[in-house]
Amino acid sequence: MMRFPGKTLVSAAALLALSALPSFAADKIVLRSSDTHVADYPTIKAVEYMSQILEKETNGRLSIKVFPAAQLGEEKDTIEQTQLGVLDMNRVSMVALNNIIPMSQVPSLPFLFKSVAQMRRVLDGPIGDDILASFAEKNLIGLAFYDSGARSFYNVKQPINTPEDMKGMKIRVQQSDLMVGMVKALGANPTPMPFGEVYSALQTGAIDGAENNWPSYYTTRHFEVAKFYSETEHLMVPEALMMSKMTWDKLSKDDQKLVRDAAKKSALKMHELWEAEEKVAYDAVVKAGSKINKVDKAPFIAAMAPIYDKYVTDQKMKDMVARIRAAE
Ligand code: GTR
Repeated sequence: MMRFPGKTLVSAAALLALSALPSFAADKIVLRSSDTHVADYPTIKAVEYMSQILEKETNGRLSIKVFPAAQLGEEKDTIEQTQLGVLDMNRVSMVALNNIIPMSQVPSLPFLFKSVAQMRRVLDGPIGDDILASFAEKNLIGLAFYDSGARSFYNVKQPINTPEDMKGMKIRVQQSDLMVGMVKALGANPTPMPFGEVYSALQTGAIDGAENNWPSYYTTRHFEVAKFYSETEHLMVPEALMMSKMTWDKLSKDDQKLVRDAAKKSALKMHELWEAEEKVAYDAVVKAGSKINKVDKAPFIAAMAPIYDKYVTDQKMKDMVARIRAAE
């Protein structure tokens, strides 16, 4: 399944109907969760897997219903809905939280993790738990990290080999000041924009390129319009699975524990799903004629280094960067 290219509109009526739904009937709890991706994307399968665990352990009393394809809105809006308790759960990119939760900027820094394997080790352990705990200050409960591989730049014009090749290019970024700063540091022009608008923006020439991992490049069909994919792998930024604190506070202590444990198990499942999907996506875009090039990362790392001084501002964030860098 592909994501429908174009703007996703959420009607006020749909939202009203949704908020009127009693997710907490006396004997049954159905947690409503949002995702921007298409129905068979790994993030959605992972949350559905989490639901199966919960259903099994509670004889169907506790489950999750996932609303895919940005049906409930783009990430920025659904995060607000989750903070307000209109939505119970949400799966978003960590970057979507950057302007709300300062600590979320740390795992969103370019070239921070040494490899995807190191990122998994770090985030599946106590460092990851500390980052998730920082969500609570904003009415959100961080449950788990999901895979998102590595993000690279792709564009409609030419292969990118050095930052100079990006001069003057209009590059879509997620709605985060850190991402705006990152693309500026490379000499290109950042355009923050919701995910669902990128396809048509590439098509009409409103932007020249964007950046994402293989599965997102593929399922959004961006590969049809932006053929040049340059493996900068500048970001290894995880996905975040979270719950509204308002929903969390309504759960019993036992149910909270079940939810946390099931979320952690679903993160392990996600690792498998992700690897399979990366391969499917890579093979499909190669077959469709994408022009892929390897990149010497050194000049990109050098150009983005000042981002650390600009965005890692408080001591807590500095300590977190140091912990991640020191971790094996
Ligand atoms: C994807 C991520 C989405 C969304 C998207 C984007 O990799 O899974 O949650 O953040 O990137 O670029 O907007």
